[in-house]
This record gives sequence, C-alpha cells and structure tokens, in this order.
Amino acid sequence: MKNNYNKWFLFIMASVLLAKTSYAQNTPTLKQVFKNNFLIGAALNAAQISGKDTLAAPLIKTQFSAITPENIMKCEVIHPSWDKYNFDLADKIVAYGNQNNLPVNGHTLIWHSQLSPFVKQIQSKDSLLQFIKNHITTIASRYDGKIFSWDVVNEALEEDGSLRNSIFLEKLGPDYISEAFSIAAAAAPQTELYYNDYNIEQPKKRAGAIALIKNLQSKGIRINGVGIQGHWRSDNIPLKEIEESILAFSALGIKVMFTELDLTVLPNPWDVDAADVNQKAVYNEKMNPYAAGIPDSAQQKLTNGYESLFKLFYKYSDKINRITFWGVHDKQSWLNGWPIAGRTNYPLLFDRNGKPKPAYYKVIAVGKP
Ligand code: 9MR
Repeated sequence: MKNNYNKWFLFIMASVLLAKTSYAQNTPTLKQVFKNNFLIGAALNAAQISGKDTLAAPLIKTQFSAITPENIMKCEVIHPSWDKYNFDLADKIVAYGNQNNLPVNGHTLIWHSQLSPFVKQIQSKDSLLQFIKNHITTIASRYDGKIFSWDVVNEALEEDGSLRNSIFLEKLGPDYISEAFSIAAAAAPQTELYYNDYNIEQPKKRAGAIALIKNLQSKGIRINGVGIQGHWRSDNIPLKEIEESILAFSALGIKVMFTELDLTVLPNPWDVDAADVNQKAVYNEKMNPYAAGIPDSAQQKLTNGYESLFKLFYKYSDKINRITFWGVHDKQSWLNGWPIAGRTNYPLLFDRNGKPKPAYYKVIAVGKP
C-alpha cells in the first residue's frame, strides 16, 4: 500500500514538473515576441562578459537580441592612463556579440563620471581636447564595423535642460559635444552615433536634449539616435512624458531607444527620479523593506508598471528601435547599491535565480496577445 502511494506521489510530481517545463518551453522569449518591433537588449557586467555568471549565460542567448557593456568600456576601465588602454573585456564582449549575432552598443565615450584619475588632473584646454581626440579615435576606430552603435556623449544635461557643469564644459565650452560627435563620425563611419541621458522624457530636460541634437544637425554633424535611459520608479512611471518624448525625438528624424530600463521598487530618499551615480544616502533598515523577499503588493506594482510601459512601447514600435534592460537579473542590478548601498531591489524581469517574474509574462503577453 505504502509503495503504491509512493509511486503515485512520484508520478504526480513528475507530471507537474513536466507540465511546468513544457510551459516554460512553450513561452516565447522576449527577443522572439518583439522581433518585428524592436531589439531587446541587456547590459552585461564583467562576470557575464567573461562567462562566469552561469545564471545569466542561457538568458543572454535566448532572451535578448542586443547587448551593452554595463561598465567595461567606461574611461576608468578602458583608458587607465594617457597612453595606456585596456581592451581585454571590451574585445571579449565585441567577439561574443559578433559570434552570437547580438549587436553591441558601445557605452560610453564621453561621460563626466567614472573618468580615469589622469583625466581629472588635466589642466589645459588643449590637453583635454587632445584627450578627447585620442580617446574617441583609438576606441571607436578599433571597433568600427564590429559594434553597432556608440553612446558618444552620456548625461551632458542638467535637469533644467542646461548643459551640465562638467570638466568638459568648464574647459572646452559647449562645443565639446560637436567635437566629440565629429571625431566619432570620422573614426567610426560604419557605427551609429547616439546621445544618451536619463530623465530626458521630462519637458525641460527634453527641450535641452532636442536643442543639443538640433545643434549637431544644423552643423551637419552625424547623430543617428537618442537613448532615453529609463531608470524609473515602478509605481510612478511618467507615461505621458515618455509618449510625448517618443514623438518629439522621432520628429527629429533620428532613432529613439530606451537604453537602461529598470523599475525600482524601493523607497527613494529624496522622492525623485534620478540616476546620478554621485548621489548617495545612508543605509537604514526602513529603507530596505524587502530584504527577505518582495511582497505581493510590490510585485503587482512592478508587473503593472512593466505592462503599461510595454503597451506604450508596442504602440510606438515603428518609432522605437531598441529597449535595453540595465542588467539581466535582479541580483546584478546597480539598484541594489544605489542610492543606498546594501539593499535588496527587484527592478528587472528575471529574479535572483534567473527565473522569469510575473512582469515577464505580462511583457510577453503585450508582444503576443
Ligand atoms: O550600472 C552601472 C554601475 O555598475 C556603475 O557602478 C555605475 C558607475 O559607473 O554606472 C552604472 O551605470 C550607469 C550608466 O553607465 C549611465 N547611466 C546611469 C547608470 C546607472 O548609474
């Protein structure tokens, strides 16, 4: 009798497992459902590029149709001193992209943040201009024809739409942006060139981005697209402003992309949308409410947020070329460490075990109703 019970138990368990597996197998992947709409990208960290993240490896190949290096093409990694470059991981991600038919977006050539110490010490205008020339020419020409696109200039605007008060603006004046795009166009004639920033869906900052793009266009300098980063709060997504921005940017005749998408579920110390890596706040337990797991209410907000966002993206898929998530799974997300270090956040479509979350299935359903 007991033996029979055991047999039935095993049979039922096996059937449940089989049903679950075949359901997972029958669910199309992100890149499959949106293949006629836009590329679905992911930002890869160093462990993922070097194949050490075994959780992410199968997801990258099956779910995504584009990749962006999260950190390893930034100045402080790729160009550590005046005449020294470190191309190890950059070469790896480019080779991986080419082998797996995944267009690579280079991130990023000119950014005020994560600069190598030697750049911060440059005093003269001429030397800084020389740095920009060397940096862009060396890196962009190396990968021309091998990567698809570059975020040429990243985060050059303040929230009010004026130019950010960076070392570049201070020493070179506003023309540094045209310089950077001209140098990139000469070094990488086969690579698309983009401007990338956060909060440029917001009216004032958007106006600044439009002025920046129009300025390049009026000078005949090539710019192929704009990246709206998309670091938003799951219960406060600016859908109206996003819609207006898709229309306003595409009216400039350039590609529109969402390049760093993630939706935080945690409280923000200043109650604002932001992605400035220099803003930091101090840890306390109240600010880390879901360390033991995400409650249903927060999971639901995340799911609803992603669903409404992808409905909007789908509606405008003729104007949007790529949606890139800023990470593959929750464990990797920068939002576990920003703006407060040591928190547990849940901003992506795959959880800490690489399993699709409820939001994933809603997003898939938008592409395959
Ligand atoms: O996700 C990135 C994180 O790992 C880095 O520590 C940080 C500083 O280099 O940059 C993060 O990525 C940023 C991106 O490069 C530009 N937009 C904002 C992103 C989140 O801060």
